[in-house]
Amino acid sequence: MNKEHCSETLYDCMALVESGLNYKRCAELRLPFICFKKNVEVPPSLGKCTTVDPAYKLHGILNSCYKFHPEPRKWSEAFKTCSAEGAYLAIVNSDEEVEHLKNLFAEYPPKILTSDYKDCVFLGYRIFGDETITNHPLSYFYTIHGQLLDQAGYNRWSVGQPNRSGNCGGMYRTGLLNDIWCHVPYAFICEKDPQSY
Ligand SMILES: [Ca+2]
Repeated sequence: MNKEHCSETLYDCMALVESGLNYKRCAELRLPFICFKKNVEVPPSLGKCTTVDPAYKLHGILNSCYKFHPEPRKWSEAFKTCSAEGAYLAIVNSDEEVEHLKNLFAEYPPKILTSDYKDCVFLGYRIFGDETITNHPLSYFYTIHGQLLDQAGYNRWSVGQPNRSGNCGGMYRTGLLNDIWCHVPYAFICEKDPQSY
């Protein structure tokens, strides 16, 4: 709007006409009008677990998210699957947490699991060294975050376990631990920090 028109109170509206923009008297205008709203792409909601995967559910007291994978995988593939989801193979740090994992497991009774062994799942612990060297520090079970099970907060084995039947960490439906073969596919549970993504 140029100065001449600004000072001319008779022409107090602007309209788009055939010749372009023009100044009109508002009081005389009865024109159609066009609205504009910018199309902003709304990002998908990441939810309480900061992930697009709705299978991750937050446990408010434990302040962690969990996802049960019923399709069986060997331990290394289960480890990678959780990592690809921004999570990790679940680590038990308390009795409360193992109770929650037991409850998750109970939602998948044996009849709906396809693994050969339906009463055990992989968790995020294993022997990282040579299991035959019994006094070697790495011949003990460590979580994938580098803690011994005692340090992590849960070290309750099933009767007779660990019996060195495998290097990888498992949990029975009872919540008790069992060492199992890494190459045998089992269902598994991923855990995710709600704030990480
Ligand atoms: Ca065992």
